Amino acid sequence: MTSSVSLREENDTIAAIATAWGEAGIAIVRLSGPGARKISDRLLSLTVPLAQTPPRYLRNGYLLDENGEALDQVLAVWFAPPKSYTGEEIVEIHTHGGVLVARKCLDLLLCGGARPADPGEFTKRAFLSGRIDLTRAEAVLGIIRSRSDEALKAAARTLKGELADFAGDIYDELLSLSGELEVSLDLSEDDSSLESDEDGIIQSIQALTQSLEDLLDRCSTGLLLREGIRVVIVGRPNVGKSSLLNALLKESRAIVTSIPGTTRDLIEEVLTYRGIPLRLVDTAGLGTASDEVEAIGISKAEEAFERADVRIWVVDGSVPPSPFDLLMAEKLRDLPHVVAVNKCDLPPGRDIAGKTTAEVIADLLQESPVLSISAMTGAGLEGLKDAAVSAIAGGGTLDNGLNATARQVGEIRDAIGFLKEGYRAMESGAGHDAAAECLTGARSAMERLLGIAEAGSGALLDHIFSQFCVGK
Ligand SMILES: Nc1nc2c(ncn2[C@@H]2O[C@H](COP(=O)(O)OP(=O)(O)OP(=O)(O)O)[C@@H](O)[C@H]2O)c(=O)[nH]1
Ligand SMILES: [Mg+2]
Repeated sequence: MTSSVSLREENDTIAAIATAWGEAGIAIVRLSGPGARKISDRLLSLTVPLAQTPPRYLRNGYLLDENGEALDQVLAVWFAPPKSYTGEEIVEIHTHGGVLVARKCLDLLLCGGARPADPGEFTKRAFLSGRIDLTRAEAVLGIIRSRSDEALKAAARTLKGELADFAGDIYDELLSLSGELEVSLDLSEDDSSLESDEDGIIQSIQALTQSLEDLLDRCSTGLLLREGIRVVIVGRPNVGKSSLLNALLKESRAIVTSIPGTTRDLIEEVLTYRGIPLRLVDTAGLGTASDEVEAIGISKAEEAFERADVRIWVVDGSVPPSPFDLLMAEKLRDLPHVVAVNKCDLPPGRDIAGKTTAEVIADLLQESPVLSISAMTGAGLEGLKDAAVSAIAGGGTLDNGLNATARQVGEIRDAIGFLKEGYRAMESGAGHDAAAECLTGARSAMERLLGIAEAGSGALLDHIFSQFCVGK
């Protein structure tokens, strides 16, 4: 694997405290590089020095200061290359978990010739030595940052290689399709097999696009599990949007009055549901503005509507349906959403045919979840949270997510964009050259995703690994 990554010296030995800062049972100080055992043995008095100990064998002994005085009783172990986390020689020293003793141990190692590790440098070395691919390296961070069972499982799946395998298969198919296109470029115009080739290529592009979309689905779920779901509460003025926000948060966060047009700005709060962060956004009521402030509020609400992962459309169920409902239903139809028919504690409003507002909305959006709730009594709120998560997770399952970052999701989207362009080029007869160029674009995006070849280099890796903690 070629790379121009700015390791200060490829062959130096790095050291860091690998455990969290603070008092604990033990602390682990880790070294990686060719001098790991040599540097450690100089400040450890073990039953047998690490230099003469088989790998993965714990030795008992003492950590000594500059004057040879014992500072702590420790355990030490080493891992031989290439079968270690980084692929290099690694030593781990287990001190007692005091802040001072771990710090002192690290200082002694640094005085002995090790260099302080950069954030994520152990994992970066694991990647550079070929021990793990970039998707697994990024999944390590996913494991560390997981805040819910689902997020942890998604990270574990990626760490086991599910994302790398899935994306790797797609990449291999892209390569062979590119090859086919190159061959067809060499064929002469009057070659009779050209037409059937063309159909085959179009079908392959479609199949690859579908695979990438499946991958995107699973990675988007993983991203939502990490970053949270942006849930935007929208609807007409006075329907109870702010009351709903307050009821979900169980606190009086937004002003509620019986005057339409109370909320002007966006109000954002995070609620954790089943371990998933829901980023709730209350908005100004949609409709015609009566003054300039309200007009600005409405345009912010419309913007938030567009940028939402899920929309909760709040309808006042105690008044008859309005023409606005028709427009809103059209806007929502193809976007992830849930309808909350509020004020179910009051008698329902009806249209002239006697249908309740909830029934009219359910007719308008037949595929959508339409729930009766009361922000005032709290009725139906658990079901609403469930429905909001299900709306984004496709059928309510977050089971199949793969740990992914926004960067990775972006690369997959780019690859899909290139393939769609390639498909259009083939369909419109723009020629195989144009399609081949699109495939090259898709391949580069997949290379950046997987961190292979030239794409996995320099600034990109520095950016990825700088998000890790020191010692990982
Ligand atoms: N009976 C009943 N009244 C409710 C319910 N939810 C809200 N209200 C009342 O409806 C009125 C409007 O509530 P808000 O939460 O301010 O409505 P909103 O949609 O945020 O209004 P704007 O900010 O003006 O767009 C207030 O008088 C609330 O007390 C409910 O579930 N039942
Ligand atoms: Mg409001």
